[in-house]
Amino acid sequence: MSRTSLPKDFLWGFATASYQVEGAPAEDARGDSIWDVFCRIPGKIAGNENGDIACDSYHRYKEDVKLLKDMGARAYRFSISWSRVIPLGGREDPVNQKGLQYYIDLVDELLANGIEPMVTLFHWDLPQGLERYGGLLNKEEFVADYAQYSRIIFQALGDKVKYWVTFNEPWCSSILGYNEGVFAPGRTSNRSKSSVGDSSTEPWLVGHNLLIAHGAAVKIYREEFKPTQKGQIGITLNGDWVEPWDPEDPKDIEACQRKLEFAISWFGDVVYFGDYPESMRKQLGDRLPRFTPEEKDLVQGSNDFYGMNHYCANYIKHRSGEPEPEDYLGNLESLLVNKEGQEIGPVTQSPWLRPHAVGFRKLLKWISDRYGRPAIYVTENGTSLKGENDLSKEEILEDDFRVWYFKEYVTAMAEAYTHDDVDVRGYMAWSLMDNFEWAEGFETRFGVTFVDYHNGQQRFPKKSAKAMKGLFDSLMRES
Ligand code: PNW
Repeated sequence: MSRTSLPKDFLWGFATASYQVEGAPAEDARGDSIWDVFCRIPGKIAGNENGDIACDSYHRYKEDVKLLKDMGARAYRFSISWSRVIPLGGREDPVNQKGLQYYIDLVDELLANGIEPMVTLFHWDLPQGLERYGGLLNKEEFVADYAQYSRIIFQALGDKVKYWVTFNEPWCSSILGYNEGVFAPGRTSNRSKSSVGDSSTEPWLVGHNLLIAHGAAVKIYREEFKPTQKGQIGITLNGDWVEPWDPEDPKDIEACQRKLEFAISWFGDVVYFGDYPESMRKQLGDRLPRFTPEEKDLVQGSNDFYGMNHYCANYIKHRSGEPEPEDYLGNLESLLVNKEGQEIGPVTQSPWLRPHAVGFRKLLKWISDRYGRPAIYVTENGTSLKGENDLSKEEILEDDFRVWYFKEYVTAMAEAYTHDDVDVRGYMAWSLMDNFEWAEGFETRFGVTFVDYHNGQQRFPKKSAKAMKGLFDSLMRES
């Protein structure tokens, strides 16, 4: 058996997203996104926080690049704030050259420091202006606006950017934004949370529209830009690993597969096979939209690589009886403890996140097998620490738990590469620095760099920041 390793040209680095780090919400004529508006509703965000300052990366991007360089990173995944580039968002609306210039400067700074940019076009922050027609719910308008936005970005940055992610985690936009209502725009059937929304239908429409918009952007890239720019484009899907609550119960084992299909294949099967998984059609019936032949052609085969976000695992217990119309899990329970009373992994600050590294190896293999051994770029992986925000700065910098997490997960990934024939080519740790953790505000930290929010957003590398290079150096070798 060969020694566990990674390819010597493996692309590793760190990730962030625009609304979580940039701040400067109105500077240089940026328009509001749905997150700016959502944060203004009292009670939606822990501590009623918002991204108005965040890490101040709009002004400090050179420091960010220096952090990356000092850590030895080879790549940086960041996202573009659509409403910085087109403040009102639409295809007829004016383009804001100053907003665009920020990203040109960031890319130039990265390249000048030998760091490969990976650009996410959409990390949840839809221009608020597009809510005039219903935003992600309006297929015709949204797809056309996203297509034109993506064209503008390819034109401006495509000579220098070789890795493109169309959408980050469409599952989160759909389910958390339109079913649970805990993310912008906060629509849900739960009338204690929102006066508008239908959890039984809207998430499936939104997912559908995101897939078609992804296909439209990929077509534009491949026809108009890829021949000369020679980059690669794909969508990033989130997915956690699953283990049966009762390994003896065939229904729990079946439910595990169904959970993966509802979470991952909802999008993955359409991109690779051209239609939704059978298990979803069976449960959702006509609430799950159908693709026209043209739409199917657009989306099928639209990934140059598979973008994978992965954090944790769950125990899965089947449910008997009819699923609720609001159910999005696949008629099952997702649990942290199994029948024997064992926990899936240690507690973190994020209620949903329990580290279980062997699940990373298993899920890499599952994705590779299901989709015909695609090239995989892990576009996010990382952890929060229980109570980290309550510690002193000196204590925060000693983040041994995060060091342990990355060692476990990166090793599990290298095992999938070495022993399971998974074609994994890159890995972006989440995150370069502590940042605005959506509905959890600034209480939850995911960074390898401590950001001191009370002292002008100064950055201090944690132990995990220093451990990363050694970890990858020990694994990357001639294969
Ligand atoms: C990802 N969940 O989001 C996002 O891409 C990042 O922006 C985010 O900061 C990071 O993970 C850490 O949370 C997720 O509830 C948010 O299962 C929530 C869930 C999963 C992913």
